[in-house]
Amino acid sequence: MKEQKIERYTGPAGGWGALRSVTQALLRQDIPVKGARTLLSANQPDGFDCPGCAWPDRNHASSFEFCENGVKAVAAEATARRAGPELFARHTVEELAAQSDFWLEDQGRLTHPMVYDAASDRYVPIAWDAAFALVARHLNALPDPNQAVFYTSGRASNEAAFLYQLFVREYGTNNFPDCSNMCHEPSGSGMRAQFGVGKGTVTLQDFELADAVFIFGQNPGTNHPRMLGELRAAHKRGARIVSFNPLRERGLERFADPQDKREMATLGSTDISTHYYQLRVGGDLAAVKGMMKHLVEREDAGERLFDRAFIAEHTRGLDALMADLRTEPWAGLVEESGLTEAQLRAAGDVYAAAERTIVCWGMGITQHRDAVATIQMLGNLLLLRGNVGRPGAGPCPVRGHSNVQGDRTMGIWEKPPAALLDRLGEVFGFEPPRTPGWDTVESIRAMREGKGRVFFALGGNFAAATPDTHETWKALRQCDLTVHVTTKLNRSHVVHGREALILPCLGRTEIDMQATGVQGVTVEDSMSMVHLSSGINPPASPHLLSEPAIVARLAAATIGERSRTPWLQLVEDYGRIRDKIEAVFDDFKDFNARVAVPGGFRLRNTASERVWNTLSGKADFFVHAVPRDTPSHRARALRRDTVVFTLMTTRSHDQYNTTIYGQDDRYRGVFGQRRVVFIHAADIQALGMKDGDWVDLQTVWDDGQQRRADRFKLVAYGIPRGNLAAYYPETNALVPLSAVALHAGTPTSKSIPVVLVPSAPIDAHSGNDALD
Ligand SMILES: Nc1nc2c(c(=O)[nH]1)N[C@H]1C(S)=C(S)[C@@H](COP(=O)(O)OP(=O)(O)OC[C@H]3O[C@@H](n4cnc5c(=O)[nH]c(N)nc54)[C@H](O)[C@@H]3O)O[C@H]1N2
Ligand SMILES: Nc1nc2c(c(=O)[nH]1)N[C@H]1C(S)=C(S)[C@@H](COP(=O)(O)OP(=O)(O)OC[C@H]3O[C@@H](n4cnc5c(=O)[nH]c(N)nc54)[C@H](O)[C@@H]3O)O[C@H]1N2
Ligand SMILES: [Mo]
Repeated sequence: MKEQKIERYTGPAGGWGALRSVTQALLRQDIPVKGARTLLSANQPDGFDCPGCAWPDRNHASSFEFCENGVKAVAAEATARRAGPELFARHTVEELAAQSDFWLEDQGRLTHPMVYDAASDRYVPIAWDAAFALVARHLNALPDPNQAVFYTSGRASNEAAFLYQLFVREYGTNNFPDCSNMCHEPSGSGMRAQFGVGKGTVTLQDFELADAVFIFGQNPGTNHPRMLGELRAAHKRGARIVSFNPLRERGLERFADPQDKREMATLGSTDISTHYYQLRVGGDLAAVKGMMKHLVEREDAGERLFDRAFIAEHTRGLDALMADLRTEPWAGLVEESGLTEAQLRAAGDVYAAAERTIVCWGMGITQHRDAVATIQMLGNLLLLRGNVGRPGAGPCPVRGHSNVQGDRTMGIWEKPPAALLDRLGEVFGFEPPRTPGWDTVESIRAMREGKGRVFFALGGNFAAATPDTHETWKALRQCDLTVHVTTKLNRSHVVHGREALILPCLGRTEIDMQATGVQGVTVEDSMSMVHLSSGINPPASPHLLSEPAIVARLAAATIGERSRTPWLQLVEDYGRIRDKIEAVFDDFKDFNARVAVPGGFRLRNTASERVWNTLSGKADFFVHAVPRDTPSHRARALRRDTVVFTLMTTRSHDQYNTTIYGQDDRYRGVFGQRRVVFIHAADIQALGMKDGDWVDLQTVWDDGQQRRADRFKLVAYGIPRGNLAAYYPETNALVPLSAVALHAGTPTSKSIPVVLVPSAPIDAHSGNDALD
């Protein structure tokens, strides 16, 4: 066991620490460091798309861009370790379930399709055809197709996702919960209403032109390391980089580019943020309102800060917004944001001084009850100075999974637009279901109530990624059948239905051979660039199937007799799938030809052309009140006897969502452990406790249900008073199912009202690691 310590990190993000960490990651996965061709092929024109994140590549034809966490993601998939039938023969599922998430994935790549055998409580091998027949039998036995749930995680390629949504709709339901429901759903909802497009408008070229980049609730040093390269370049040419984050994240402060020989040799680094605002968790709406109030005051005093020509031609609703801002008292904005009036005004001044501004945001914005309203406030801010639809400016929601945006484009959406259904019906000759389906939280509820009977997942780790862990596990265990298409063993496979299947698939790094030859797939990054991805490694096992092949064979087994779609023919050559995608989506005209060009192509984005597909036909200013009745507000009213904290759950540097690579969070100074809770030193003192003491976390919620996560170590940290931070997924049990973002249904994983209770003493000899 590695030494546990808390030690302030003083270096920049990136640098030698990143190189060292990469070597360790490769060794862990038994991948030779020398000649690691796999890594050099990431994000190359003839290579595969990095499964790490959705940040675009500077130039798909350029040299290797170094990214520590990209390497970890690739190494995790290209690992030499194997979780074959022997592993399952050795362990009952009960034994596997007793292992940590880290241990489960660490067994390596799955090699055979496996079926749960209740008599021995073991997974045993099953032939592919028998597996498909089992799923088909269950699906066809349901009295109503709406009793089946089809989850998607954002790594699925466009081709896999397209076939999947087609199969599920031909089968008869729109029940498509996906990881996006837990992630950037509010960004889509907010921007669709405001700008008519649910995606960001900026490209990497805009980063070269921006005078200011505002970053709200995002930790790029860990989650989008290649973004630091853009921010570093922007900083170097004098752009203002303004961060709003309750934590001082190292990657937002300083960065040493491992590809910069001078910085590496001299241990130098480049500053990233020019301004850093450590606001309160959930304080963003108030903060942005404060900035805008300041702008309105300057405008009212006779300055010309607003882009009046743009506003007149392209927007609606400015007067109402200005009236609202004029009457908004400063005191409330200061109290709710946790920033001073002077800070809010200063941030407003930076915005006013920039000719071109980009606003980026991540999970620190989306995983709150008022996420949609906050995102529309960010939109208001941009609109005031005409910062949408011109070079160097615009909204930039930074997506997570490498193809989460593409999956939605392909129709993985529980509330599909009628036009999409019409087109699918025409092209494939069937009557698509018109009832909206369940999102992630609704699916859990439905399974819990016995309305959802079959759970099928194309990737991901539903049991570990979702909120209210105990409820979710009960929901999954109540299913007749749970099925997981997956690369590695994870929690969702051991929290299973009465019958269960694990279907192992090819990863992105692997060669995908079909009847007509080797196939590539396509993905869409966070900036709407669509390009090809082709694996280069031999498959981890000869028994693996590609995701498109699994979907097609399952479709053939389930609806083959009534469907007019030539399922098996389509997967012989993925170009045929792309032809069908083109037939359904106008934006994919000449898809095969355009994606064959190195670097691919950009999908049309109407908002970036100042064409507004909104109800009003314009870009809309929205008026939103500062939230004063959030779960935290209500919990504080409910529990006046004690201190109620607002907990955000976040990622460490050594994890990819539910995949735990290691026990360190280097930039935050945490080593060898994950059960920590970051807290202000004065709050520790006020609790009468000490740094390093152990506490249990309990949610304050009004449904009478107890939600707790036990034994976390207090770590004094630079975080506003009253706020806490801890890692996900260990803290998911604290997130109530009913705590979701308005108009988006996203679990409010960044604002959970909790109280801290000293942990009961445990036997000194047993240590604390058994819990990890
Ligand atoms: N290495 C690695 N890369 C990843 C992932 C991973 O797990 N590991 N996950 C991928 C996925 S799916 C996603 S969605 C992205 C996630 O990437 P991020 O959006 O960066 O997600 P988090 O790590 O949850 O970090 C959220 C940030 O918001 C801050 N924050 C929390 N609450 C608030 C708030 O109320 N206001 C403000 N202003 N800030 C707040 C936190 O301090 C933290 O810095 O990364 C993707 N890339
Ligand atoms: N409390 C809290 N909860 C959160 C969040 C938070 O910040 N706080 N973040 C939320 C966010 S932003 C997201 S996106 C979700 C993530 O939710 P998911 O997308 O469901 O979870 P992941 O951990 O990304 O899924 C990892 C698993 O995917 C499988 N996998 C990897 N590669 C492939 C592949 O190529 N094909 C297939 N079929 N399977 C593959 C592996 O088995 C691996 O175990 O979690 C959400 N949950
Ligand atoms: Mo995400």
